[in-house]
Amino acid sequence: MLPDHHLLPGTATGTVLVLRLCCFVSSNTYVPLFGCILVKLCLSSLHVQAIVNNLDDAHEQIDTAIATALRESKPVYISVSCNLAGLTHPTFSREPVPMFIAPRVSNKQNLEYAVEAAAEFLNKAVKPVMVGGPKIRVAKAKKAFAGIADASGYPFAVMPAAKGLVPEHHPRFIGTYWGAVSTTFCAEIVESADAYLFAGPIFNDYSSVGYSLLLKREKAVIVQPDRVVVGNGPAFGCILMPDFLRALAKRLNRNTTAYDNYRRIFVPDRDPPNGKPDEPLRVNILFKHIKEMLSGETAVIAETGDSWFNCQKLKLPDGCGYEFQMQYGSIGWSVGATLGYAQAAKDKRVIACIGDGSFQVTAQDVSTMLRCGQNNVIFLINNGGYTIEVEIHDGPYNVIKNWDYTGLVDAIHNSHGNCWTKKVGTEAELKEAIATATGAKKDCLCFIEVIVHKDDTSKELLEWGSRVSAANSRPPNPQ
Ligand SMILES: Cc1ncc(C[n+]2csc(CCOP(=O)(O)OP(=O)(O)O)c2C)c(N)n1
Ligand SMILES: [Mg+2]
Repeated sequence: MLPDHHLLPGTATGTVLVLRLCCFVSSNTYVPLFGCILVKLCLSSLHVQAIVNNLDDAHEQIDTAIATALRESKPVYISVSCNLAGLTHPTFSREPVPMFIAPRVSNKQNLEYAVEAAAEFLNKAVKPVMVGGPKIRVAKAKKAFAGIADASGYPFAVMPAAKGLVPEHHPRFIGTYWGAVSTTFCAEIVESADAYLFAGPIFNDYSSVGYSLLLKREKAVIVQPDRVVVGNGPAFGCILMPDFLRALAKRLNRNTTAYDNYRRIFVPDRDPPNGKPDEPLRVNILFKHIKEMLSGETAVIAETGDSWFNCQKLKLPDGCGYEFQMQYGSIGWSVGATLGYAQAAKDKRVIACIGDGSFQVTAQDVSTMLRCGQNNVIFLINNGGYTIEVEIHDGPYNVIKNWDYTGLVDAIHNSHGNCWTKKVGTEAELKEAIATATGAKKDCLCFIEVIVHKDDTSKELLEWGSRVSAANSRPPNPQ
């Protein structure tokens, strides 16, 4: 077993500070785009802060912050003193000109060396595989990753936080690579490969399942947004991921061995057994029905909690969006994320899966969804508490005050806007609610409170929880 920091410097999840990133959607409306952005102690993910408290350098500070956000795909923080916001200043006297951001380019020589080294390494391998990681997003390398998957013939998996960034309808997609809680037959193929290309991975305590991945650095090509490391070295800097992947695609020998092995041994997952008519609804039955709702016109938002694991197993049809926030795991994120996603992606209906504990943190965002006329479908999974925490570290604090969630949303609705709510406790009630939400009430915000047993979880949460718990309770600085 290899602790993740042998593969890459690992990061631990955990949070201390909450900021709200606002997105400019029209000249006078701000709508939170990604809900709560949680910033770690080191503020490593926050690239630039512009604190405007005098007008002389305001123009430059704001331009720098916006340019950085666009160039780096990272959040920036702009704070403007309220008594300055309406004042004019000579630097703002002209009509704004379109912003020009100098494109970043790869160092050509390094790119050639890196491609040469990686191609030699991978072409020597008998059964290489590829795994897509979450930094594919900031590297703007979605297409380049799909391109290399097409060209190489390698099977490819996705890391959990990258779900939605790789094409799951592709014939050689083999599922989520998440160590012991991977989708079936995926970890076996990845971990038994003799070479793997990881594009944009983040190995932290959660993605490495409590540091229990069976990966070896000497078998890996790790491609980060501007750096490539081949095996135990060499490393090449100043290389942009899309440039590298595109150039490498042309140099790889086609090799479908790992995919052929996967196909030979693969046995598909079975649907959960049917329940008796009035039996209390089970979580696996709920997600069987959610799976059937997905299409290219939907997007899934998965909240921290057991929904992480249940949504991860949903195979996304072509064009189906998917978002979840694994790095910070800040509960309540998904309510604001649902609001922002629906406001930006008018061509998709957002299906949000949110636990009761998380919803209690940010429930009021439903109000703005109604004001904006959104038709999201929210599945509020009421299991009476913090079930994911029960599996990591149990205690009486994991039981929460039960709310009447549909009653709360009805009160927010207050007969203004399009809203439909329903509580369900059996499969028959769930089926009827989904039929209404996708039929008669398809233009409404549909809020379905699903009542399930407090111990009804995915099997992946049980496995992951035990492993993360073991990692959390290991002695400090083991010798
Ligand atoms: C802002 C914040 N507070 C606390 C936590 C710790 N935490 C992680 S998951 C969780 C409980 C989530 O409960 P729920 O939404 O009901 O999901 P379930 O596991 O029950 O499906 C808590 C308290 C966190 N991640 N973020
Ligand atoms: Mg819960």
